[in-house]
Amino acid sequence: MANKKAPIDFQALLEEVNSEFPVYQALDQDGNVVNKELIPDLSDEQLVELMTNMFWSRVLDQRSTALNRQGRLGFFAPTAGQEASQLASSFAFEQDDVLLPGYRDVPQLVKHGLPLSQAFLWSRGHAAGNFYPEELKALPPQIIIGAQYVQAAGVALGLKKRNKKNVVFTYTGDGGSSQGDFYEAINFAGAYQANAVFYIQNNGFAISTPREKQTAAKTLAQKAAAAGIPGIQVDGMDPLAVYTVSKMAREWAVSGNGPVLIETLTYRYGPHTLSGDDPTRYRSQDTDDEWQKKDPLIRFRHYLTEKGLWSEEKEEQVIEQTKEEIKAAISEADKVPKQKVSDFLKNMFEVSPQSIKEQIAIYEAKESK
Ligand SMILES: Cc1ncc(C[n+]2csc(CCOP(=O)(O)OP(=O)(O)O)c2C)c(N)n1
Repeated sequence: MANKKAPIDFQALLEEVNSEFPVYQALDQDGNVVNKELIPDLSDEQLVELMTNMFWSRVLDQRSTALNRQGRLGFFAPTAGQEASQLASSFAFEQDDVLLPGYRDVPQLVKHGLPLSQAFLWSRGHAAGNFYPEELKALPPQIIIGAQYVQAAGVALGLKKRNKKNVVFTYTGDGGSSQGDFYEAINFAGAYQANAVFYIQNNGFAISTPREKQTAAKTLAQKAAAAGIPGIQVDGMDPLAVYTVSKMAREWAVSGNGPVLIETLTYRYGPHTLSGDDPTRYRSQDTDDEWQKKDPLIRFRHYLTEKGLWSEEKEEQVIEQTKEEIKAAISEADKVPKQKVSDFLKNMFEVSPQSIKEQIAIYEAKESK
């Protein structure tokens, strides 16, 4: 029998789907400029502010870990390693842009206007941590993986319908990008050209599940193609590239072009959360060491020091000020009376169903004794 050529070449189709996606980078891991076009037009003050924000976050991560171990904080998802991904991205947004964070995105939330003491109350599971100041355009961090994406698509459509020159920016992880909510949200936002910038912070692991086990897709950014929206991969350890890509994505979305999906390639140095995860069981020391070499603070420190904008003294000052701020915020949180079980129950629904009403009555009787 003659060899008949297959009419469709699936191998070629697969290669096309997984074709190379560039990774945008402005600074290499030593802080040298590798792409001048991605160096943003930020003033010296803004560059220092961005670095200060990232250092602030690193110190917050260290202090929160210590406070958690002392039993003074509740839930905590470490952020060290992700400072550029988190704070150089949020730096590109305006006060009236709406932030829909995940549980690891407390640093962006505080920089967007949430008092740190309230972030600490949220960590303790206290309802007072969820009552936001009127002017703060944000929702509390989402624990349900990917759910904030669907809400972001809705809020973004609301902004569009009201002709607002603002956007929603929201974050999920590499694990989150496997959720149904993720696909529904980018599809919906794309269909309605809603004002949204979606981030996937690809830190390599969803708890212990490696990125390779999430999907056969070569990149997470390419998932944007199915929604008909731009998808971009950026070096998530490079603050200047993350900022530039974010600023451009914001401009694109606010100009009525629809949403953008940004994948930041990053790494979390610590455990998934402080609730018993042991990363040595699923990551090697070599991998950790490789990523530490890409550290966003070291790279940006080098860049700013060369420009005469950063010094050891300045760094010390930022660290000390942050420690003071954290100390004041935790004392502030300590002053708020402990949450009663009845209050917790009352906060579950706007109108409590009968079963909850009964439980509230039981606890109120106990608490009044
Ligand atoms: C819908 C849902 N499924 C499962 C969980 C349990 N869970 C909590 S965090 C997590 C991993 C998420 O990983 P990723 O999205 O990569 O974000 P990262 O924690 O790495 O920032 C899982 C499965 C959850 N919170 N919500």
